[in-house]
Amino acid sequence: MTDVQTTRYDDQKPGTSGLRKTVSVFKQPHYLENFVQAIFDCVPELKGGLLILGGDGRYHNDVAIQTILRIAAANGVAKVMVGKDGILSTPAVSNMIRQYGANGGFVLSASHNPGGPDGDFGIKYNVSNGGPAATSLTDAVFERTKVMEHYQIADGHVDLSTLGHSNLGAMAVSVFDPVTDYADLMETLFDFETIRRFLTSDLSLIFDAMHAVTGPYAQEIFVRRLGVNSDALMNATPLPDFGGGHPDPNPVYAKALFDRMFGDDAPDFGAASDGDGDRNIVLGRGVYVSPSDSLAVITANAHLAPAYRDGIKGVARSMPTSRASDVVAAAMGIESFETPTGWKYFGNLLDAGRITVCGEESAGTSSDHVREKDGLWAILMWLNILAVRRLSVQDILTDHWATYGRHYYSRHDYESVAADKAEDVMARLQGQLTTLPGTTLRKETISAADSFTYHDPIDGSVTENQGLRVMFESGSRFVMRLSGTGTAGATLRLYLEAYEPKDGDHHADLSKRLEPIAAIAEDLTNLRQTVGRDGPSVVS
Ligand code: G16
Repeated sequence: MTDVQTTRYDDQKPGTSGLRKTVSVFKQPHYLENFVQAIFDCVPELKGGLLILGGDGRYHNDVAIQTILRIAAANGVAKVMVGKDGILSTPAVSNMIRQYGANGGFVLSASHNPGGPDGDFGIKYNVSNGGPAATSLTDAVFERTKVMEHYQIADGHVDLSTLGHSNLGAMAVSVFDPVTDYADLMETLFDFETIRRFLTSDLSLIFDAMHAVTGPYAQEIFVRRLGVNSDALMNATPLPDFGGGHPDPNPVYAKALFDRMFGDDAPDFGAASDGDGDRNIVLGRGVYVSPSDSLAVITANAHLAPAYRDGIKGVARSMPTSRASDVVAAAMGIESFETPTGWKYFGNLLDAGRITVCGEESAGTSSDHVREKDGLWAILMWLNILAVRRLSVQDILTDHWATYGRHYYSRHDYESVAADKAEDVMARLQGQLTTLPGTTLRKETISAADSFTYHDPIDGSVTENQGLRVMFESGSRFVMRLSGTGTAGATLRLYLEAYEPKDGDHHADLSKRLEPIAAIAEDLTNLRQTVGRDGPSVVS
C-alpha cells in the first residue's frame, strides 16, 4: 500500500447525478483517486464492508475500475463484488447493493452523455439503501476534496474477464455475472408468462440498446426469457464509444428507432434505454409516449403487474415533470409528491413507504424495487400492461387522456450555451417572479410564479433554487432550469405544459398546442437572443 501525496482540484462538486466531466479531466493525475479517497474518508463504514462496483462500459471504465479496486483495498474494504468486464447497469448496481446488503456501490457512467476519448466520464456513489448519495454526503465529499492531502492505494490488478474469486491484498474480490440477479428480480415483478405469450403471438417489438449497457440485459430478458427474436434488438453490443453515438434515447440521438416507429410497417412497440440503463423511452406505432405520460399511465395501471397487484401507496415526480400523474393520484386517492430534479430526492419517500412509483420527464421511471430509475423495468411494465389490456400503445394513451385529461408536454434544450448567458436568462426571469401573478400575456393569465423550493417531508431538509415555475390559470405552465449533468458550458431547459381537460381535444398538434406558452416564455426571458440561438438544440 502506498500513501500518495496529492494535488487538489477545486472542481469536484457532484452535479444532478454524481461527478461528470470530460475524459480528459478524469485522466489528470490524481483526479479520480482524490474523489474516490474523499468518498472513503466520508463513509467510514466502507472499512471492513462490502462494496458493489461496475459501470456502463464506456471508454476509461476499465482503467477507473482497477484504480477504485486498488484504493478500496488500501482503505480496508473487506470485499468488492464487481460485474464481469466491469459491466453493471445503474439499476443493477442498486439491486446488488440491496440484495447483498452492501455498504455502498460505485457506478462508473456519464449516463446519456457521449463516450470515447473525447467524450464524458462519470462516477456516482450509491449508499446502502441502493440509491444515490444525498446532497449532504456529496457536499461533504466536495468539501473533503478541497482539503485532502493524501490518498491510499494498493498495488495489483484484477482479471475482470473471468467469473470467480480472487484477492487484492487482504480484500476479497468477486467477479460476478452482471445480468442474472437483475433479470431474476424482473421475473418476480412481472408476469413473464403472459408477456411471453403476447410477444410471441400478438405484438412486434423493437428495442434499441444504443451500444450501451442494456444490450446484454435485453438479450437475456427479451430474447432468452421472453422468446423475442434477437433481430428485434438494435445496437445490442456495448461499445466504449457507443458506436460514435450519443446514448440518450431522444428523437435526435435515437433517430433510427424513431424513424422505424414512425415509418411504414412500424412494429407495435418500440423502446430504448440510455448509457447506463436507467432511462427509458416507449413508443407505439407512430406515437411517442412522453415520459410524463408514461409515469401517469404506469400509476393508473401498475396493479396489472403481479408485484403491484395490491395497489400502489403513492407517486412522486420531479418538479419539471408534467402534472399528469398528480391527476391520476387524486382520482385514486393516493398521495403525490413534487421533488427537485434528481433521483436522490425520491429515496426518503421510497424508504418511508410513502410512494411505490416515481418518475421524471428526463425519461426516468421506477418503483420501490430498487432506488434508481430503471429503464428495462419501465419497458417491462408497459409490456405487462399491454399484454393484460390487449390494446395498442395509442389506444392506452387515448383512453388515459379521456379519463384524466391530457397534459400536452415538451422540453426544449439549449445545449452548450455560454454559462454567463444562461445565468442572464435565469436572472431575468427570476427578477420578474414577484410581479408576474395576475398579469395576462397572450390571453393566458399567470396565477403563480416562483423559484421551486423542496421541503422533504421525511427528514425536514430544505432544497432551494430548483428551477423557475410560471403557472397559468388555464392549468398550463412553463418551467426553466439549468441542467446539472452537462459538461460543456451550460444547458438551459425550458419545459412547456398545457392542460386539456378530459372532454377536450386530445389529438391536437403538440407544438401548435404549446406555441402560446412557448411564446410567453420567450417574451419573458428573451432566451433565444440572449444565448444567440435560433431555437433549441433538442426538442423532446
Ligand atoms: C440524471 C438524474 C436524473 C435527472 C437527470 C436530468 O439522469 O439521475 O434524476 O432527471 O439527470 O438532469 P439535468 O436536467 O440536471 O441534466 P441521468 O440519467 O443522467 O443519471
